[in-house]
Amino acid sequence: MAEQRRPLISSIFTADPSAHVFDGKLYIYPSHDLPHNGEDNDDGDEYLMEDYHVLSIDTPDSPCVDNGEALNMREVKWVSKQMWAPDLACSHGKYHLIFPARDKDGIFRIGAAHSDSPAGPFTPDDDYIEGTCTIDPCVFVDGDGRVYLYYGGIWGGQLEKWQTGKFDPDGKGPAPDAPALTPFFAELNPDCNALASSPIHIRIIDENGEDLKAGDEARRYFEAPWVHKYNGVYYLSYSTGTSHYIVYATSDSPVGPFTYRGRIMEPVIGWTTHHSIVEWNGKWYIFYHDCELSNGINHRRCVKYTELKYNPDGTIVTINPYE
Ligand code: FUB
Repeated sequence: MAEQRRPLISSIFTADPSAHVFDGKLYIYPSHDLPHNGEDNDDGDEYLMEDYHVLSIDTPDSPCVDNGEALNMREVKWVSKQMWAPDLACSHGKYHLIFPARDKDGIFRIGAAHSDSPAGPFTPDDDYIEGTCTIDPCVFVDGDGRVYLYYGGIWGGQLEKWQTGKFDPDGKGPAPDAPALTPFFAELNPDCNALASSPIHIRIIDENGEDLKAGDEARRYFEAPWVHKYNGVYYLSYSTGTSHYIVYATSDSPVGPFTYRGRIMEPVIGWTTHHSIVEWNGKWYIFYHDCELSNGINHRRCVKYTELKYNPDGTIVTINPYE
């Protein structure tokens, strides 16, 4: 495994790592950033990904391996562009890559592709998962085998354009003193190719039980949800976007409400921050990205990892990624 807080691989640009352990081996499902010279904008048009590679690490002492292309945009009938941050679920003995991309109308949707191997290659479904929209799927398989999907991102991820239940290209975010937008939650069927429940918004509340407000940019949800369980408690972590933190909230239920608990990671080099949290061989790790490999170019990112530690009360020790 590469040194902690150093790029896991440098042969391609990678971002948005979703890490999972299967049969004792660690697999990472990142976005694959293309090294073009386009300008950045608030819609994320610079993030022009076209395929997915699966990374894997056999043991904590092994190098990180790029298993090659596992799915390409040209194989996915419903996609027009921008295959962004994916996740993977193992359910019913198969491996399901769940990924967002723009459909032929330019609207972000979430699709599925399936394989017998965690390293792929993955065979995509003909269409996106009906009823889905926006970006950044996190698929959490609970101890009882139920599969939960958390997703959504504002600005480029179009979450604010769905507030009426239909896509409104002119949809704007809530006023600063109104409740912030939060991720969608739905159950997936065990084959991970259809929703098993209608999407709802989960609540993220403060210590007084009040919804976090849209103007509370240091704490409110922006994108990149990740759910893991520690000592029976559900932890929802996410990016605050404009303030560039990874923060977390906890709940006794997978559907919340989640109570804000604190900051996991201080800002990294680059605009976006996106992570996953996984237990491997008795230690907890956070996988994340920054733009060190490209000297700060926002859409040329590199995946890194470091150990994540809990305090005895279950709170997470805040990480400064450059200390
Ligand atoms: O990689 C494209 C987008 O950038 C992701 O979907 C966001 O989470 C941000 O990392």
